[in-house]
Amino acid sequence: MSLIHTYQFNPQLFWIRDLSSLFSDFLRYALLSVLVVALVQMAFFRSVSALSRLRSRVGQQSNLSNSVRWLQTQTSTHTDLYSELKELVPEYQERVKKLKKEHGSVELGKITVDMVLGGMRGMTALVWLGSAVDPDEGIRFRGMSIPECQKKLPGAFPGGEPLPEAVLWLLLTGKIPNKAQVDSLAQELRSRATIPDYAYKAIDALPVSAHPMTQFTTGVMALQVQSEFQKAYEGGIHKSRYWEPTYEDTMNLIARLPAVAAYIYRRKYKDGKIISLDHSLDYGANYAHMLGFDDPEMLEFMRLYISIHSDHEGGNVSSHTAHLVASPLSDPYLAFAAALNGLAGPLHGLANQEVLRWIRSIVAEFGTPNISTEQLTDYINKTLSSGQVVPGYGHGVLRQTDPRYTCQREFALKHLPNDPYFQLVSKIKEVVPPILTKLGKVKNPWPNVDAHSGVLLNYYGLTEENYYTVLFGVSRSIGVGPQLIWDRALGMPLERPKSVTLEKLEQLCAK
Ligand code: CMX
Repeated sequence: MSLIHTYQFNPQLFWIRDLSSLFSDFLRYALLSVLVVALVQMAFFRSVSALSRLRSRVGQQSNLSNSVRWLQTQTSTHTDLYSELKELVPEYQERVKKLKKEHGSVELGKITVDMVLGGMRGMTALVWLGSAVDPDEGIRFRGMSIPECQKKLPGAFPGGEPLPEAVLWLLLTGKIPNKAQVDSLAQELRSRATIPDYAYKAIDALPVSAHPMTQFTTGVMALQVQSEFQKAYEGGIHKSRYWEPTYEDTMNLIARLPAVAAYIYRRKYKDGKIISLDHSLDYGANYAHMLGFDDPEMLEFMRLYISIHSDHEGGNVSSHTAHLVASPLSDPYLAFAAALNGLAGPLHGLANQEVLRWIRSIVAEFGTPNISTEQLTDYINKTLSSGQVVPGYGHGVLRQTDPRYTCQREFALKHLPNDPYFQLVSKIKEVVPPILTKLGKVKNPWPNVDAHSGVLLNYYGLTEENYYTVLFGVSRSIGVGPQLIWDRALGMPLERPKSVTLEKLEQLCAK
């Protein structure tokens, strides 16, 4: 009734004879409005994109942080990722050229003996486009915090966790994709996900007892046989086009990893039968499905898990390794296999395995996860006095609780608040930091990403902790891959820092 009433106020626009003509008028009016809105939007995004190009050309970006802010507010315009990237490449190349030409001698800090002997902590030495880690605030993906990503990136359903495909689009382009773009990327990844039989055979050549990360690296090395970059290089491709076959390799690698990773899980822990890709599922859900998990809550956790483990700026061991190994033009498969070997170290990605093992050892010691603060304190002190680290705590850059821990905790509070292992993890978070602080040497006593993931996976039935780092590895491809493409697009050179002998260092210090 109220609709008719509204129309009656506009007799010159709508001639109302009966309800059916009113309906068809309304339909026409709605269609016209949608068309007008779409045209206005298109014009807006085109002008935003053109303005962005203009800004970089005329050098109006007053400082770098402004340019980062500017990029994150853009929305994506192209329907496919490749076209979006192709448009951006010349713009970024121009920015790098300008930096080198006009600011090549700007000093970014000084190098101290502590840095040289201390694993290069705090030494600015790399460009990484996808993300940056602030010591207090944690990760920002192209300037967006995890809660912002959860709010702004498309999910599998309204209000759902960010889809890994959306994170990939964001990390590669700095632009926020819409749902249609993310769906088309999901489809593209599915279409690239065919695994050559020899990759399975290469894994089968290893004993089943081999650690899942050893099997995973072997699988990735077998996929390398199909490298487009290697073929193009052998064919004499011009260096200005290196990024194109790198894009192909990276997308193929990202697309194929879940199936290879799932095969390893099925082979090692289940009946060895392959579960095929489901063409109706997104990347994260498909990985869970191929592992053998179809609970919608687990699928949603996998989307969150992959998104938050994707990238953590460039200096961490796995990301830096990929960048270093790719720098002499090793293709993305070679670079990523190397990255996985770094990830497999217990102070880096393998910590997620170690956390659950440690939690299980606590439960085994007391016969229950429901233990007192005093019992837990004793156990932590026992771990430390036996010369081991408390896994899941501390970080090379972070100085506060890792927001990747916090968002997993929020997921657990929503879905499994009464799980005894979750409650134990919550208790550990209260007890560990003051103990580590008291040691006087630990720079960050707070939990990192690995402190939480295991109990969630365990709750959903993925109980085999030795597999956990493979999940981390699949996720990391989404952060490392885009940077490998940009490394080639921006002509990043062979990495070759200078080392000193111990004697030389002593001489330099004596001066
Ligand atoms: N338990 C016990 N001791 C710890 C500790 C922890 N969780 N974190 C740091 N320390 C110790 C270090 O071993 C070091 O001791 P020494 O001087 O005797 O060698 C001292 O505190 C200073 O270390 P730091 O400067 O605070 O930390 P680093 O940057 O050197 O190392 C990290 C960072 C992550 C390797 C370290 O905190 C650690 O070993 N944590 C446990 C393992 C872990 O959770 N790793 C996962 C990190 C996240 C990831 O990459 O996935």
